[in-house]
Amino acid sequence: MLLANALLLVCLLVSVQAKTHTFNYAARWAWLNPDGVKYRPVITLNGTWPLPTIEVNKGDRVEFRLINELGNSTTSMHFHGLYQHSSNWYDGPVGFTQCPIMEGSSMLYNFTVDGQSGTYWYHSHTCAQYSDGLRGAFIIRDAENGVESLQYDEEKVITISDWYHDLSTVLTKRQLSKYNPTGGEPIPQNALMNDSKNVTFNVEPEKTYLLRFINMGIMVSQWVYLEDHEFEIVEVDGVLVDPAKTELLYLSVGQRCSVLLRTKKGKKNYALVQKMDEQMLDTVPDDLQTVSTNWVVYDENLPLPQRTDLDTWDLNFVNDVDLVPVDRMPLLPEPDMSIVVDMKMEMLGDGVVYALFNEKSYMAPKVPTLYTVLSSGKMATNEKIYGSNTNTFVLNYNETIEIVLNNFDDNKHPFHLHGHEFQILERSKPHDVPHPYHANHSRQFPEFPSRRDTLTVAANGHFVIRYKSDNPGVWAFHCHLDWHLEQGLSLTLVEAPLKIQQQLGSNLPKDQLDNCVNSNQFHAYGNAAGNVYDWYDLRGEKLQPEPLPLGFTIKGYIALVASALVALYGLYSIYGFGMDDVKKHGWEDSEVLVNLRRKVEDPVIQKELDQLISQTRGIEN
Ligand SMILES: [Cu+2]
Repeated sequence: MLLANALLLVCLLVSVQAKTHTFNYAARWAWLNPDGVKYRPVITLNGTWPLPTIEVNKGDRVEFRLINELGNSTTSMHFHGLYQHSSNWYDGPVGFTQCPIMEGSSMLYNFTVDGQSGTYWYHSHTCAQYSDGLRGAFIIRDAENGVESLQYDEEKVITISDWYHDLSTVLTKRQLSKYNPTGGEPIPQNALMNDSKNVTFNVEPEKTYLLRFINMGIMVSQWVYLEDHEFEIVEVDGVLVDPAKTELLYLSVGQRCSVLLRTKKGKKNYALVQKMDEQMLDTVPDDLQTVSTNWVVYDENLPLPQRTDLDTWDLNFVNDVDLVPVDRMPLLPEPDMSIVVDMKMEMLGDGVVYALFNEKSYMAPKVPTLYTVLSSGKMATNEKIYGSNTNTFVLNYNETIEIVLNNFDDNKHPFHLHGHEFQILERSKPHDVPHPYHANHSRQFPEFPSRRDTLTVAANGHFVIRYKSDNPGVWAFHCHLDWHLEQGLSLTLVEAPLKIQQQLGSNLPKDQLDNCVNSNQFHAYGNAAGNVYDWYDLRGEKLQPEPLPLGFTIKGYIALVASALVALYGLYSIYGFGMDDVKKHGWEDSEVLVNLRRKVEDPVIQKELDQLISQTRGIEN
C-alpha cells in the first residue's frame, strides 16, 4: 500500500512537471533571399522563417499541428532523432508511417518526448522538400542527465546548411532524368549558417559557451572551425559523450554536435569558418564559394578579420567513432539478426540512375508500411506483404540487430536510422575500390561504442552498427542525402509488428485516415499493393524499372543496321559533294592555269603548266 501510494505520488509529480507544448503551424510559401544572392520561394511556418527553434523538457508532451497551406504540394513532418516510443504514427516519413498531408488538410503530431534529451531537429519528410526551408531545431532539455548538467554560461544553437536557388521539385526532376546519365546530384549555390550569411555571434571573454551545431542541409557535409580556438565535444546526436577536444568539426547532413567553447582573455574577433566537403560535389562551379566566413565577436568595435585559409587536415580532429558515451552502455552482444546490405548506384532500363540496396531500389508502397502492419493482423510478421521493392526486414522484439553496410559507390553517404541510436562497431576509411566488410578481418570492437543516429559511410568503404529492437515501430533506415533517398536508398525496418498493433490499435487517427482517403497515391489498408483479400497478391505494387539490357536487343540491332545504312549514305553524299566541288574548282583552276600559261615565257614552267592544265581538264571530263 505504501509503495502504491509512493508510486502514485511520483506519477502525480511527473504529470505536474511535464508540460504540453501546443503548436499550430501553417506551412506557407514566402519569397525570401536568405543568402543575399537570389530571392526564391521558401516554406515558412505561419509566415516565419527561419523556422522557430522548439524547446521542450524531457518528459514533455508535444502537440504539433501542421496545416498544409502550400497550395501546390503535399507535406509532412519528421522529428529527427526522436524515439517516438508508442507513437510511431507520428514519426513522419511519407510511405513509411503516414500518407502525405494533402493541400488544405492538416495533421496533428501528438507525442511525449521520453527517454532522451539533447540536440535534434524537425523537417519535412516528403520527397526532398526540406531543402525548400521546411526545417528547424528541436532541443530537449534534461537538467539532470543532459548537457544542461554541464558547467557553461550561455548557449547558442548554430545551424549550417547547403542552399539551392531552385525548388526541390525542379532539382529532383532534373536528377531523376535520363538526361542525367551519371546520376550527378544537384550542386548547391551557397552555404548558410543560421539560415543567413556573414553571421556574428557576440561573446564575452573568459566565459564558457555551449554551441549546438546542427547540419540541416540536404546534401553536403561541412567542416566547421573557429580560428585559434578549441572545441570540446560533449554531445553527438543526443548522446552525451566524454569531453573530447578538437579544433575541427565535421557534420554530415542530419548530424548534430554540441561543444563547449571557452573564450579567451583578450579582446579580438575571430573567424568562424564553415567549409563544404568538396569531395561530395560532382563539380565545383567557379561561382560556388565552398568556404564561408562568420565571426565570433568579442568586441563589436573591433574589425571582423579575414579568415586565414587553412588546410583542414592540419587541424586536430576527433573521429566520431572514437567518442565514448557518458552512460557507458556496453557493446551489444552477438546479433540475433544480421542485415548485410551492399549499396550501389546504377542506371536502370528507363535511363535513370537509381540507388540500390542488394539490387533493389526503394519504391514507396501503395499503403504506408505502418498501415499495412495495423491492418494485417497476424499476417504482419510476414515480410512478403510489405512488397517486393520496399527493402523490408521484419525484426523480432528485443533482439540485437546488426546492420553491415557495404558501399560500392565512390561517394560518401550519411545514413540515418529512425527511432533509435545505434552503436558504431566499425567504420572503414575511404578506398578507391570497394572494400566490403569481412567479419574475420575486423579489429576488436570498442567496449563502449560510440552511438548516434546518423553515420557517414566512406567512399567504397563500410560500417557495422548494432542496436536493440526494443522500440516497436516501422522505422526507415536511409541515406539522408535526400537526392539519394529519392533515388531509392532506403530500407524499411518493421520492428516487432504485433507489438506495434498492441500499442497503437487498429484505428488510425481521423486526420491521418483522411489524408490517405484524399490521396490518389496511397491507401490506408492492405498490403503494399493495397490488397486486403489476398495478402500475398502484390499485383499493382510499384516496381523498379527493369535493368539495362545486356548486349543487343532486337531494337538495338535495327538501330545498328539503320545507323550503318545512314552512315554509308552519309559517306556517299560527302563523296558526291566533294567530287562535285573538285570538278567545279577543277574547271576554275584550269581557267586560272590557262591565263597563267599565256603570261609565262619560261619554257620549263610553260611545260609544267601544260601538264597541270591537261590534268585538271582530265578531272573536269
Ligand atoms: Cu547517399
